[in-house]
Amino acid sequence: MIVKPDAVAKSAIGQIIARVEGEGFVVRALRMVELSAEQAGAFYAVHRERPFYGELVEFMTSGPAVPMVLERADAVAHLRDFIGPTNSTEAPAGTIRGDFGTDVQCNAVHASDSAVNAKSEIAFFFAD
Ligand code: FUP
Repeated sequence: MIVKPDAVAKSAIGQIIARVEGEGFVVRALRMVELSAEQAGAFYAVHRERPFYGELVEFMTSGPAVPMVLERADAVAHLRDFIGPTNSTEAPAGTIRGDFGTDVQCNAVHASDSAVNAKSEIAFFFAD
């Protein structure tokens, strides 16, 4: 999971981590990063052709972000469900994006969408 710059700016890092820990996730690694445009672009390379790509990179470089490694049974599916849909305006109250996000771009957190992507995203931010 990554706590994105909008949630870091709201001083919500601790509240978000407390919620995921409350769901049984164990924090295995954690750091604060300030992504360059090159790094943010590479992280979201799958969206390179999408119209929102430039703004997404700009947002992800607008301030510090906090990537972390979370462990739990059924972690990917459970966390995706717990954070809510991509667009925060459609995310129910009680989900991370519903409670801390603003819109489709400023949506508080990123969560890996598959075990394969989780592995490469972990390698993007953390040493073995
Ligand atoms: P998610 O997996 O829920 O993070 O969503 P996506 O992989 O579809 O999108 C990745 C990021 O692109 C979102 F977190 C926010 C951004 N995005 C936009 O800014 N505008 C859009 O219309 C769709 C996504």
